[in-house]
Amino acid sequence: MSAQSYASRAETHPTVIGRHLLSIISSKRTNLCLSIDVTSPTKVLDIVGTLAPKICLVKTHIDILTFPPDSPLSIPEFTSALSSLAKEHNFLIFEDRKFADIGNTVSHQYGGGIYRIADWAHITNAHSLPGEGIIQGLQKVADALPLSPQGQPEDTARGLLLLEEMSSAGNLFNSSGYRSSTLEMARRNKNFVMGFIAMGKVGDEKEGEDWIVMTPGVNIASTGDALGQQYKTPEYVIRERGSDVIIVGRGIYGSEDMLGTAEEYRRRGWEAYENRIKA
Ligand code: 5IU
Repeated sequence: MSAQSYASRAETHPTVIGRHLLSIISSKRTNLCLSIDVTSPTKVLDIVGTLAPKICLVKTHIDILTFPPDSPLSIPEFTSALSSLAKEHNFLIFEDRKFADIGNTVSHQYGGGIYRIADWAHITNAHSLPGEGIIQGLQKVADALPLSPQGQPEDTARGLLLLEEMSSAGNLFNSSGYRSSTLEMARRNKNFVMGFIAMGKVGDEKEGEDWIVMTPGVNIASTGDALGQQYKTPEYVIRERGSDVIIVGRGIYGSEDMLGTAEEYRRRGWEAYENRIKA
């Protein structure tokens, strides 16, 4: 369980993007990632614009958005508007793409296609199932991103999260061999793998390891949905299990008072962190 503060980890995390995220978390006093699974691009921008002060990160699924021929926004216009919001309000963008193919294929899926994910998503994630080539394929694309002349190094710094666990019922991440091999893969790629999607802390802090762990499946008003999602509370994942970031979707954008509810998740996530580092 990390007793270290986000602020001190922001000085020492091995990745540029990890240091940047930890410094945003620390200065905005929020470990809340908004997961936005709505299908209208303009609605996404509206909701993100409203909730921006409460969050450190927005998690997208770019491929669920609909861009009909008469859409007011094209895909690049949408991603550029989202990037402007991120800069203005100091949060990062995490595309929850869960890459799962061979290195050569994922390099095209990440850098090209219609979404050009690497251009605008600071963080993405991948399954370790196909083996280490998946990390190398993604990193090759991240390393080749051009630095913009006025840009800061963190503007084009990119990071990867490996899936160590999932929140859904009956998932097949229950093999300790699979999980420890995923950790080993991350250890061999520390300059690009910044952390994990997991239900709690991963790795060995005594050995000086610092992985950023993000946990989906967080909700304070429900224990699950009809399709296998399983929810935990912010206190459980941050304080009891030692995760760093709570990922919340329907718990926030499905509520009547989105801003008030986002503030409640922010406060509870933050207090759970404060209680953990005090303990
Ligand atoms: N998500 C999970 N569980 C996981 C992983 C990703 O729920 O193990 I990896 C995604 C799916 C959805 C969001 O985009 O996180 C959770 O949304 P709700 O808070 O609305 O359940």
